[in-house]
Amino acid sequence: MWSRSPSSPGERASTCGIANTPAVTVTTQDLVARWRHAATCPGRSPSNECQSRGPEKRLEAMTIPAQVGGRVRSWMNRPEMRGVFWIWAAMTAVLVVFSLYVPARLMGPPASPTMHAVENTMTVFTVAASPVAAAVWSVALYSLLAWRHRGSGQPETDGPPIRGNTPVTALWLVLSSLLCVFLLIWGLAAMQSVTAAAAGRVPLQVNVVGQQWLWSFSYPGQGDIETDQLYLPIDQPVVFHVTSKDVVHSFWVVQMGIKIDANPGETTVTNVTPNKLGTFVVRCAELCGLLHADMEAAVHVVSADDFAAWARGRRSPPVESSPPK
Ligand SMILES: [Cu+2]
Repeated sequence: MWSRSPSSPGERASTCGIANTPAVTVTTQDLVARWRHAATCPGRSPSNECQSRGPEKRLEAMTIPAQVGGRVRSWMNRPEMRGVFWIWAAMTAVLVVFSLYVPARLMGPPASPTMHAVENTMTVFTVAASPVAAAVWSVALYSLLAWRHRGSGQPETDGPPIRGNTPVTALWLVLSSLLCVFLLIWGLAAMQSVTAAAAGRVPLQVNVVGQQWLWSFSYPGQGDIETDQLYLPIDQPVVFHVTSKDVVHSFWVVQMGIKIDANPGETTVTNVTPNKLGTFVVRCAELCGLLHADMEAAVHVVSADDFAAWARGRRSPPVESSPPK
């Protein structure tokens, strides 16, 4: 709490009367000097370099540089900007390495061109976002470390007011706009490449039904085979028609890069072309009840011949056993 002490002409004083802390007497002239300093030399405390450089240097600090480059350079030459820059550089390096090696690997080896495109896009977007995220976090971290008030009382003075810098603002807007345009073009090209990969080939149609808490599949073009495990031929486009019998589920084949909601009373459609032999997992990606975490099914990607043999076996009528005599 600030309280004014009895004043004499020419030297009014304010006293910082915080309980349990030593009182600090600040004269009106001190406060006026600080306000003037904050208005003309933002970013430096009144007790440091700027005030001690003498009238000529102070006059230089008050002069608005005519050149835009000069304003940016003066902004970058502030002591706090050097600290922020080194934190930003270190954070960016760590985030770029993380972006290149971690997120895509968490998803597993890709099993379709769609997943290739998804992982590449995820990596590019994360790398592009790294310097932006680092810029925000480095300012926050520097502020916490360098400008943290220590002690139990209130700070003696407030920080200088934040003032705009038009060239820096324009630079930031131009760079972030260019980054957004680049990411938009990249995303559109990735979508186009996935769509083009499946064009010109007859797709296999598969109906997918979710219900608490299992998946069932049927193949309308293969004699209406029904199964609780997916069998797919490699390198053939597949179209999934997805619905639900009860609540909302989400059909997600992680390593194939496809995920779409299974809504009761509606049919949603997604497609993929598996290009890797092996067994993968369908997961439910929508919280759907008590056993949601166990709502999984196997996806077997097999050769075309093996798929045809499996389909023939599923279509054959079961051999009736002879009645016991
Ligand atoms: Cu679920």
